[in-house]
Amino acid sequence: MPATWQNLRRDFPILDQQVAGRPLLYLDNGATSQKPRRVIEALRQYYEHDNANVHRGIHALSMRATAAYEGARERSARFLNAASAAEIVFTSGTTDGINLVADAWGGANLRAGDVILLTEMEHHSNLVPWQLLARRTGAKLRYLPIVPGDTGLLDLTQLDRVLTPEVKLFAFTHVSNTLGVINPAAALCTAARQVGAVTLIDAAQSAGHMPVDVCALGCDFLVLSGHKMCGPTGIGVLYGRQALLDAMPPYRSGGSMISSVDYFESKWAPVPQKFEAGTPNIADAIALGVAMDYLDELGRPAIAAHDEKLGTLAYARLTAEVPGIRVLGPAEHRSGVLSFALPGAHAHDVVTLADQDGIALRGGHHCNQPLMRKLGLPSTSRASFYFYNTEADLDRLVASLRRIQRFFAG
Ligand code: 7TS
Repeated sequence: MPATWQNLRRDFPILDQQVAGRPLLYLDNGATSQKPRRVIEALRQYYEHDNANVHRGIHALSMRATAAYEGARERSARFLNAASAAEIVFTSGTTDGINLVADAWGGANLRAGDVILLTEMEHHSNLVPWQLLARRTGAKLRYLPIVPGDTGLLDLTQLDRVLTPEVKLFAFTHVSNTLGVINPAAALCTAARQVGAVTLIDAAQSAGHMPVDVCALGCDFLVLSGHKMCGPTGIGVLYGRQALLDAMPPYRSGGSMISSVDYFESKWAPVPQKFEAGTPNIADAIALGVAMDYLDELGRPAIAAHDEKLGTLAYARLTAEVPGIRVLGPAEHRSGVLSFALPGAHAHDVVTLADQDGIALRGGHHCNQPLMRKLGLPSTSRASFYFYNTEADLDRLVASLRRIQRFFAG
């Protein structure tokens, strides 16, 4: 664990700047995290020294690029504790990974009358692909509800009611990007297995923030985005149990995903190549591997403890020090994602005014429209913390929100 989290800011060149005449306070990590110098340097190094296409050349650069790209796959397998690198498919991100599973696994395995179980807190990217799949196959969507009120916790007393043998797939988020709730993912996977349902965990908000071990979780699929965990945009990982990946048809087709092609017939390459048609995102995959090294040097348990401490303190301070504020999510045992509504102030105005204090927040529905409707809110403002944020940042956030409140009080 680093001596002080504050010192880690030096690893992030972008954080060393002023916005509106104040030092930037970046609290929009739920949308995307910033990148340490080491990750930026890995991209530069790749393009300046090693750039070549992978899996096809036998010249020096192509062999180096291939070794580094496949090394990133091995790194991702270790990061997630997957049984082998064959279980790691590089995607463009969480959204892409979910679409792959919905199309390839769902298209091959779901029939009319089957049920896809989701939760009421899913991001649109873990909702819309299943809606399209349901429309195509005649399967039905069903939802595990959250408990009434603002804690946003899943109502686990309803699990037996919704998790019936018709459920063929249970897809749920590990950590909510709006509520900051950490779901009991391992227990949900165990329950799903008991009815024979396949599980998909959306780890977009958890993978860079806490230990994520696919064996301990007991999931069948898990998806993540590199850009939310110190890596570049445009790269993500789909973990899939090898037996499932082996049995799935391809998703996209073309070069690199075949073992042989004839004018009328083709045979597929083994996994994971079967799911990586075309030239992959080589540089960003390599840089994601470097981001994983960086996170593991800090220690994911330490990052999780830091996030939880800041999230819990932020919940307590905003509730106590900003009169009338409505803070979503649980008061403790939570992530560093914190959404709130200030009475009489639209979230976009809150975010605009916070920006004048040099603070980056997010406002809107956070790709969670059904959840917002359920909570009776058109939008919220959101502060989302990462390990380079500190308790001192909370002082600035609270002071800014109090100023914004006075502004709206006239
Ligand atoms: N799932 C969850 C839980 C997310 O938070 C996000 C992105 C996604 C899926 C989609 O990830 P992508 O990398 O494929 O876009 N969430 C957010 C957010 O909260 N603000 O901006 C993006």
